[in-house]
Amino acid sequence: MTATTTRSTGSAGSAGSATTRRAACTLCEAMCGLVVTQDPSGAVTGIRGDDTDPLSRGHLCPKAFALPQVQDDPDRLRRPLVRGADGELHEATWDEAFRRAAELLAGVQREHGDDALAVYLGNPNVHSLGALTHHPTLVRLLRTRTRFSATSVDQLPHHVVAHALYGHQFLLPVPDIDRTDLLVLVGHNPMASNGSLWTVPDFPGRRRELASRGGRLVVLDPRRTETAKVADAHHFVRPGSDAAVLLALVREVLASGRARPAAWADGLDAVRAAVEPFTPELAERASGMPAEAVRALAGKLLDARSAAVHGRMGASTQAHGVVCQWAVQLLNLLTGNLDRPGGTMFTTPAVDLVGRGVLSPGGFSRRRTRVRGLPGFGGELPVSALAEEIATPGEGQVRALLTIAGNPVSSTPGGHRLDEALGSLDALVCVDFYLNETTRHADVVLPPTGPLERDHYDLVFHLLAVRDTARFTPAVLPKDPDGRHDWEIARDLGLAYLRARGTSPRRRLSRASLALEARLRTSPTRQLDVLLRTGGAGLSVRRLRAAGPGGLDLGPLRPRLPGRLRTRDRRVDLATPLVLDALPGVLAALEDAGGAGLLLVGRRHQRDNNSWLHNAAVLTKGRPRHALLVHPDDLAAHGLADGDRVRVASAVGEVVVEAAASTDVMRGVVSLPHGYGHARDGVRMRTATTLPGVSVNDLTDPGVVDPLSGNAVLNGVPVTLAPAPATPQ
Ligand SMILES: Nc1nc2c(c(=O)[nH]1)N[C@H]1C(S)=C(S)[C@@H](COP(=O)(O)OP(=O)(O)OC[C@H]3O[C@@H](n4cnc5c(=O)[nH]c(N)nc54)[C@H](O)[C@@H]3O)O[C@H]1N2
Ligand SMILES: Nc1nc2c(c(=O)[nH]1)N[C@H]1C(S)=C(S)[C@@H](COP(=O)(O)OP(=O)(O)OC[C@H]3O[C@@H](n4cnc5c(=O)[nH]c(N)nc54)[C@H](O)[C@@H]3O)O[C@H]1N2
Ligand code: SF4
Ligand SMILES: [Mo]
Repeated sequence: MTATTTRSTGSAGSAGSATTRRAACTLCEAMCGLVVTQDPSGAVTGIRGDDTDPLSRGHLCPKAFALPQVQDDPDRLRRPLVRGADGELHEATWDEAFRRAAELLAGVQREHGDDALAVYLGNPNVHSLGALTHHPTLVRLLRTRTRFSATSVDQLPHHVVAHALYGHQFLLPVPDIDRTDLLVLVGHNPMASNGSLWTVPDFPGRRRELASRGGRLVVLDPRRTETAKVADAHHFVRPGSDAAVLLALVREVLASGRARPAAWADGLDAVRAAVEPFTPELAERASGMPAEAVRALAGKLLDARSAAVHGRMGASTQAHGVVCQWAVQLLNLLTGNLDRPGGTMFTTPAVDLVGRGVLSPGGFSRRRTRVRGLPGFGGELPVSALAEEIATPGEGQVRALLTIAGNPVSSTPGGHRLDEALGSLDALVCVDFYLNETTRHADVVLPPTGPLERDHYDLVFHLLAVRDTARFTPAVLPKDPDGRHDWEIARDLGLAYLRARGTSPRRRLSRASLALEARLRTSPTRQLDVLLRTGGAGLSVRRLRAAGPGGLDLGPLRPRLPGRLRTRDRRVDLATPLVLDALPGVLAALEDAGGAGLLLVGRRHQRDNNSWLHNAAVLTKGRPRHALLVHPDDLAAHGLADGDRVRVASAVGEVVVEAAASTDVMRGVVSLPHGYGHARDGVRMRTATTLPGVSVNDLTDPGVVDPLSGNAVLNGVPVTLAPAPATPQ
């Protein structure tokens, strides 16, 4: 795939030969290798997939072409903004902006205590080397325990389960798609999303290879998705009911007498007793998937030479997220597919953040949210509680917020409530290069350099990839002389904060504080180099640079258990008390499921990227794609027709949006994409070529979370439909 793109630096190209450089796409978890062509002036003239990359093998999706557009985007902020006495945001010098931001944050903490400052880290943090090396350090320096991130609107159940079973929140096995015979995807649409908690670039190609090996793909989803359409079998499941299906599968596997758990697994009898009530018949009543199909799928999982089950967004951002993810792990374990080629496997990353203890193993903390008492996990609190923590007066109220690479107004449940709450803060500081639905409220905006301007190594996604590789790519474009990388912003904000805090010299000179400062001053590439050099594989940044175009190929995934386990006894206790204790309640809830109302689910489109890039023409051209999908029978039952504007209401809010008839959604299910709803004052979308749409999170309910993890419930939200007045409002 190739495309020519716009200018990226300086003047248009002059005569001379074009140069090519390797880069990595940082827009999703697939981390595709790129070949970027530049004219002699340095302007980017083309992007294509890197055939020499041993992992992505030349693959590319349309989103990569947005990278140069971000670089040139007139909407992108290049200078800091500070809110003036007139209430407006004005460009300021970096010094002014750091000083103001630091005074605001330190001032609130001085008056109201350290925890009155909340921090929210958004998704792009995990896609940036400098964000990963520097943002945790900055957050520690800020001394607040009121920490949130996108994890709790996404994947917290995976971490809770990985911690409980394998002893570390990041021991997340991935389907070995290149060798499997049966791949079962639950609530996951990699044909659009390119895989998640599973770095699987070129899913379409790998899926074709699976088929040509005679392997099968089975999808469970309330919508006939792009992935369901290329599957061998697709089963509709009512939103929020997967636990019934997955637990019935576990039950059937155990009942078959053919379960083959590894020698290091304990607790089988307790699990057998606990799942006994979850029959295929219950699964059918709750989910709509026929009992016979559930039994047949259990048989296929047992019969297949190798099989891999993966559950993602649809199975984690829902009422029983932890139970679903636990059942997924158990299916792989009990069928003998965990840790064997073709099953689900752990990686052996060149920079092993798990094995070396760089990443915390996770676990529930004693700290809970102040207002609702939601559990903390891995040093963070569930972001569904953020708005109420700001809006509810009293001891410990959140009075200041720092967001980095995030847009919680668009991406967290009840976003409209957070939108309101942000206005009442004493201080909001945002590190972001766009004015979005959240950052428009900021007192100070600190804009970092763009993705093509920085060195890159994927610290996180090599940990989750279907093949072990290691790739370092230096920045493609020189950084704007007055620009700051994310890590430089973290450094300078951190240092300004220490000054504003008036931290006593003794405290500043304490070993802990000095170590944090030293880390802030050390560049990401230098920190990476240390990690590589001390990793035992004889690697370094220099060696990676010299490794050849696509980076190092360290080969297919290898069995790693039980050595890789981080549990105290290096064994896996299948009978997770958190889950087993909850099962009677889950049973009661599932018995009650299957009511008559409509349930809302989300969706992703290949050309969307969470809540940003809707101003990149290359991604937004073509037909608008933000409509509410409704089954024609449901439309008719509500006296509605295809194309009508409809009022969609939930327990917490309502939106008006166009409806599109679609037999791809189950009856009783409606679907809105997430990340839309840009028609708010102050949001900069000068180059937008698409309709703004509405925010699905004005409907999702922050009051309803997965009780075991506190993760947001974004799918399976009860809604009602009614005709909307003809004029847009
Ligand atoms: N209803 C519903 N809600 C959802 C989801 C859903 O499926 N349904 N999905 C959830 C998921 S999985 C996620 S991950 C979250 C995402 O939610 P968030 O992480 O809160 O938001 P994003 O939309 O990813 O916005 C990221 C912001 O980071 C900025 N940015 C991009 N790159 C950089 C960078 O390098 N540095 C800095 N400083 N800023 C940068 C962008 O300009 C953008 O404003 O949304 C969640 N919300
Ligand atoms: N193009 C594109 N790619 C992306 C992103 C993007 O915004 N755009 N975002 C990236 C991010 S941050 C993430 S986390 C990943 C997410 O990647 P995916 O997990 O693929 O995300 P979704 O498509 O939101 O959700 C998967 C499916 O869950 C289904 N679903 C909803 N409710 C239920 C349910 O109760 N049960 C079942 N079985 N299914 C249900 C939905 O219909 C949907 O098809 O994608 C990443 N890749
Ligand atoms: S699949 Fe697309 S967005 Fe994801 S890394 Fe590859 S090119 Fe980038
Ligand atoms: Mo995500």
